[in-house]
Amino acid sequence: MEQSEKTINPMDLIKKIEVALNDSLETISKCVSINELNSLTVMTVGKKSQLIELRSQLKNVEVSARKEIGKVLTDALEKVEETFKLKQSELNLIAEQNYDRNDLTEFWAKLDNTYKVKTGGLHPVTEAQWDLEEIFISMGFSVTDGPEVETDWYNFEALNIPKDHPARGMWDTFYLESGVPETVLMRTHTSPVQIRVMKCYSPPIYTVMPGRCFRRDTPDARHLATFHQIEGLVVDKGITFAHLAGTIEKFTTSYFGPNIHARLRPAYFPFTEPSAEFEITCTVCSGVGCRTCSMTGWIELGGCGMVDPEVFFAVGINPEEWSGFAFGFGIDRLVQMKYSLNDMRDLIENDLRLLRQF
Ligand code: FA5
Repeated sequence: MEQSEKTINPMDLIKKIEVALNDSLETISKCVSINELNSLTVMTVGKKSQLIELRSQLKNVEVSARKEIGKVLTDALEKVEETFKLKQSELNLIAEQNYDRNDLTEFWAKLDNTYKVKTGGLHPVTEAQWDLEEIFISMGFSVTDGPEVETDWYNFEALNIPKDHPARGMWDTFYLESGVPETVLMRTHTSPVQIRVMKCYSPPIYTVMPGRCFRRDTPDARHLATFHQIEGLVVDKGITFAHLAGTIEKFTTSYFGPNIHARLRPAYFPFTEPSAEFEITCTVCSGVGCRTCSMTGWIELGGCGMVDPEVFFAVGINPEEWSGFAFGFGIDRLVQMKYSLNDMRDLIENDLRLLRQF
């Protein structure tokens, strides 16, 4: 048969198919990530692939050769598709194995064996703070907020810790370069919010004040430089240490469940008298002694005591008429003990393998 302008030599088309096939297989084999492979879908197995484009030339081949070339083309397309799928599962597997690299741009997660859109979740410390707020609200307390940047007066002076008082050493402070040196600081505890509440509201007062605190503490198994506390304050007539002990017992058992083993130990805080520290048996070692509890078997969760009359004087409340108690518990420490984490620093590592467990 004489070849018209439009007619293509079958052998030429077969060669073109072979070249296109090898090109596509090479492109697929060179992909190193699933994202790269997916971005080449249209060019390799989709509408714009070389093989699909060659299919349109079949009509220019003499009729008697079309069937044979059609088969070559179909085989080539199947081969590319098969290779693409194989590569896809290989790269998906690699992506899954490398999952702990925590690709934060990743939007899909494999949950219950299918890929779903990730909606994120609350950090365990936020969750604990909200749970604690609920517990106290159910006990009739309100929730109050206070500033993270404080003045020396609220953070120390009004709490009966004058300048040069040795107790200042208990709170190694970040000062801000603002105003007179060492007058503006990142609050070292939530206790200054007590002062703000007592200056704003008249007793009776039943409130909790959660929030972030900052100390120049070297991070270790149970300390961070930025951490969270929940402060409690009750001021009413006839309040005694028994009310304080009962309140702490109620909220800690609501948070941990009834099986904690706890004790109140005498302690010193300039703003409460008498003062105590609340400790529980270390949940990492069940009290045997470990690195987390410095081999003591006990973990301190917070400080507490009866509001010192000096504090009432500073805010203009008459200690002859009113009495009260206060406490300050570490929320990160509560979370650490609830989930038996041997190192508090794990909470700020942003390791999704840990965070997804909550
Ligand atoms: C105080 O901060 C007092 N303001 C508590 C208080 C309030 C006593 C009201 C009396 C009345 P202390 O420094 O011990 O106390 O801290 C209380 C709790 O905060 C600790 O038991 C611990 O759970 C937590 N905490 C303290 N420092 C850190 C830190 N660097 N990292 C993590 N948690 C901490």
